[in-house]
Amino acid sequence: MKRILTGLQPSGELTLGSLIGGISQTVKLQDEYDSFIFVPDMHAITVRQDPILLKERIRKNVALYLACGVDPKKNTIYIQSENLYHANLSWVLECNTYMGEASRMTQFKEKSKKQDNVTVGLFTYPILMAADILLYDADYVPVGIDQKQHVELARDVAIRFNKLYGEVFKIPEPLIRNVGFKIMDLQNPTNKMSKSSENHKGIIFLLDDEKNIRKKIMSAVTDSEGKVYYDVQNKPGISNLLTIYASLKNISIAKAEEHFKDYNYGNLKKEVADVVTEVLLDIQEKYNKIIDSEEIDEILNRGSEVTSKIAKEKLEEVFKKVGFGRY
Ligand code: ATP
Ligand code: LTN
Repeated sequence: MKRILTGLQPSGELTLGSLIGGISQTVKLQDEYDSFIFVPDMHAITVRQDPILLKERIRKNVALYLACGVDPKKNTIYIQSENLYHANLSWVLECNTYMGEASRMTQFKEKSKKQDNVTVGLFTYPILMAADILLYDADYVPVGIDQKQHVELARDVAIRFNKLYGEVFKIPEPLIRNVGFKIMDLQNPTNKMSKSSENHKGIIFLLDDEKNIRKKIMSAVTDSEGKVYYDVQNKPGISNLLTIYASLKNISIAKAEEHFKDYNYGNLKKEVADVVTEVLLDIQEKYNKIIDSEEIDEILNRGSEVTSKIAKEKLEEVFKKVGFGRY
């Protein structure tokens, strides 16, 4: 059985973008693949985090995975920091990644522009991500388009390592949705909807209440033409609303366009808000039932046990190949 693996940083509250671009693909594929989903908490501290909030969000992430439909019987669910092998492999991979290729990462360039004190961790972030993936021989990595470049870096590093030391790593491939690979900010539809953006008006958080969800969608930025059709260049706001609708309904953009062709913007927004509300309220109901349950710890204990075994074996193989200690 082929393996998929993905993670969503607990660097903020998960958003509609995290659901559509990240979690939903795992849910869709969990029957056909050996599926791994984890909380990359070590990635989160590449940007300063409040320790109490971080701890809360790690648990929230896991509860949200489950509430979004990640089935703990079909998935291995775990926390990155509970497995000490990730950072160890990351070091070896850092020594096999060139400054030039790491410097090309657009997420680093963008995030470092927005911060004053840029850490080395923010720069090496994609290499830790490569370790997350390569430790488990993942075949596919379901992500939004913003993470494609990072998965490609993981591939390049794995190919290089295999050439130098012999076949150790499986070469992973990014798995990106045709529709919904990049959900845009509702107030600023040329930017990605991102949980760490400062202005929350354009972001739908998975735990927003109904009033807020509706308000945010009804005040989404559009254009003055008044016609509903998909044109990312000239109508980014309307195209984003069509994308959200099509992604949640699992239909093509063309079908969504056809459905809304005689709508005005107000009616379009109302129907998109109805669908988003329906999906999110259902997730929230499930979330509220799970968040304080012991089930979360049981699932995480199991995840930690399973992944530690796999990761230990892979890391020892790597250490042997590079000539470390007495491995
Ligand atoms: P940050 O702002 O802290 O960088 P983020 O919101 O951009 O976070 P995550 O939530 O960590 O990113 O991303 C988890 C997964 O969800 C990744 O696969 C990412 O590509 C995907 N994802 C996040 N936001 C979007 C979006 N707006 N559209 C599509 N996919 C997204
Ligand atoms: N960088 C990813 C989170 C992440 C990830 C991973 C995703 C860390 N390690 C391994 C897939 C596979 C992000 O979404 N910001």
